[in-house]
Parts: sequence; C-alpha cells; structure tokens
Amino acid sequence: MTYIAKPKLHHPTLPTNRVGYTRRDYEGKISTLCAGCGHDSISAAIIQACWEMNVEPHRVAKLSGIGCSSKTPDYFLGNSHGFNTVHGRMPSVLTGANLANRNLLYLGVSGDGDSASIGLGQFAHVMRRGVNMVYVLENNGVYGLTKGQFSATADEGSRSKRGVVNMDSPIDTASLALIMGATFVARGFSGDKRQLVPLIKAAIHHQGAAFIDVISPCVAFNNHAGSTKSYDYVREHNDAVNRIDFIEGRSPITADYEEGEVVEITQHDGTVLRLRKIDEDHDPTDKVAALNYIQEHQAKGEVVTGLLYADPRAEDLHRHLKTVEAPLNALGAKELCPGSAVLEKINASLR
Ligand SMILES: Cc1ncc(C[n+]2csc(CCOP(=O)(O)OP(=O)(O)O)c2C)c(N)n1
Ligand code: SF4
Ligand SMILES: [Mg+2]
Repeated sequence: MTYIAKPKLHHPTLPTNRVGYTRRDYEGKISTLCAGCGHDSISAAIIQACWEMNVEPHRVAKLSGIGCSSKTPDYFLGNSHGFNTVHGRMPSVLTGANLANRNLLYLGVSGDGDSASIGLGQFAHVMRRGVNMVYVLENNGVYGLTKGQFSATADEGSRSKRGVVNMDSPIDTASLALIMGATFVARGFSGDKRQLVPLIKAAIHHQGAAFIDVISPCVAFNNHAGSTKSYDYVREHNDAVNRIDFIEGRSPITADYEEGEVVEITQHDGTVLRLRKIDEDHDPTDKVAALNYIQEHQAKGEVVTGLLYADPRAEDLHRHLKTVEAPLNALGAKELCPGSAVLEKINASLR
C-alpha cells in the first residue's frame, strides 16, 4: 500500500470543537501526492470546514472515482465512511447510498477527467436529480494520475508541458452543473483557502445538489507558462464575484460592511448565506445571470470564483420521490410488509 499512517498521539492541549474533536480528528493518512499539488490544499480546506462546523466525522460519507483527486478522501476525515468507486461512477454510488440513508453528509470528490470525460453522463444526472450532496471537482485540466494528458476542461489554445496545443473546446463544469439543475454552484481556487473554506461550509448547509469546481493546479504536468490552470495564471486572472463571510445563523452584521454591499440568501433549512458582493451587478439567485456571468468573463480569459448561484428554494431527491425519513436498514418487517389488506388495496388500484 502506498500510504503512510499518521501517529495517533494528540497533544492534550489541542483545542476541541463543540462536538469534542480536535482538528487532528478530521485528518486522514499522510498524502502521497506531489508536494505542492492543489488537491492537498483542498483536503486541508475540507478538514477545516468540517472541524469548524462541528460535523461529526462518523456522520460523513466520502465517495470518489479514480485519479489523484479521487485518492484524496484517504487524506482527510479518516474516521468517516468512504467508498472509492470505479472511474467516473462516483455519482451513481453516491445517489444509491444517499437514497438508503439520508442522514449522512455526502461528500463526492472527483477530478476533471473523472467527471468531465468518462463520468460526464453520471455527472449530469446526479445534478439534475438534485441529490443532496457536496460535489467537489478538483479541476487541473489534465489527467494527473496517468501523466498529464489534456482533459475535457483544458482550455482551447492552452499548452501542455511538452508544448502541444489543445484544439478542443473546453467543458465548463460550473456552467454544465447549472444547466443540469444543480441548485448551488460555486468556483474556488485551491490557492485561496480564505474563499474556499466558506464555500465548502455553505455547500454543506445547502439542501440539494451543491457543486464546487475548484481550480487545483497539477504541479507535475500543468503548472507551466501556456497553461490556464497554473498557479500563476489563476492568480493573475482570478475574478472573485463575492465572498461568503458568515453562513451560520442570523447573527447581526457587525463587521466592516457598508450598506448595499451585503446580500443574504435564506436557505430551505433556515440557514442564511451572507455574501459580501464584489461585483455589484451579479445576483447569485438568478441562474441565467450566473450563466451569462461565467461566459462573459470566460471570453475575456478570466476565471470567475465565488458563489455563482444558489437556489433558496432547492429541493432534494428525497422530496421528489417522497421517500421515508428512516434509513432503509432501520426499517423492520412491519414497515416493509404492511400486510395483505394493504397489498390488496394497491392491487385493486392498479386494475
Ligand atoms: C475505466 C478506466 N479507464 C481509464 C483509466 C485510467 N485513468 C486513471 S485516472 C484517469 C484520469 C484522472 O484524471 P482526473 O480525474 O482529472 O484526476 P487527476 O489525476 O487529474 O486528479 C484515467 C483516464 C481507469 N483507471 N479506468
Ligand atoms: S500528478 Fe499532478 S494531480 Fe497528481 S499528485 Fe502530482 S501534482 Fe497532483
Ligand atoms: Mg485532473
């Protein structure tokens, strides 16, 4: 096995969160990714978000596909449930698990190859079905694990490390998620933890299909001049639309806000997303505006980050299917077999 276990010893004075865990309790094995890989920063952001949100690790299910990105669930939340699926098939396994037990936090982790090539169909359907999950796509524009071939998210005209120019049109996964029906769509950058951690927290709160496309440079194969997914390119072309500063509860606005700068989105579960607007013109509850915003900025070579869209009236798959609240493994014979009289009634209604 190519992993290194971390020592279990904790310093006794490490601070604990409300549910009694230290930040270390949210870590996983020692990463075997290349030093400087963006994916490791995303793992660190997930750890921080879950610790600060007092998420109980045993209430989380991490699912992924195949790729360097899909390996990362081994490097965070070591005390959570995990399932490493076949390449591109994470969404269907996640959907099944969620249908069997809605009481866990479902965290889907994938890469641009995993989601936008072999798994494109699954990606589309998990969004349109409104599965309640946080789907994090660690987007580096290449198949990192298989040595840096262009992926379907590589921009037209971008150059590979060996100098080959990509001539294909890119798939913009944030736009695709919007079109497919995701009810929370954001884009982050692995090099901007201050922005990424609140985005993950907001996505965890969202009761529906939450998608975060995180630009995550591959230092081994896609971090050179000519790449549009390198640290330098994203830093130079990052255009933040807004910043989420507070997301839990309806605490009074105390910080340095000026009138007109803050927009609030109250979600289904009563939580409030509070956004500090950077671009005054963007309304994050307007889906068409979100699509236009992405396309307009993309045409100028800019990478838009922040919360692009959130539907405050989002509903999830369980609401659509009217499923029972209880996890399937908690149902007894009484619930599963309601008796011959009920069966007779159902049969009669079908005649
Ligand atoms: C069915 C199948 N086809 C192809 C592969 C080879 N393969 C492994 S990872 C990968 C792409 C990974 O790219 P991405 O999802 O972007 O992850 P990254 O390594 O860049 O994080 C491919 C094509 C495979 N493992 N299984
Ligand atoms: S090959 Fe690229 S994506 Fe994979 S671990 Fe190395 S830097 Fe990260
Ligand atoms: Mg990739």
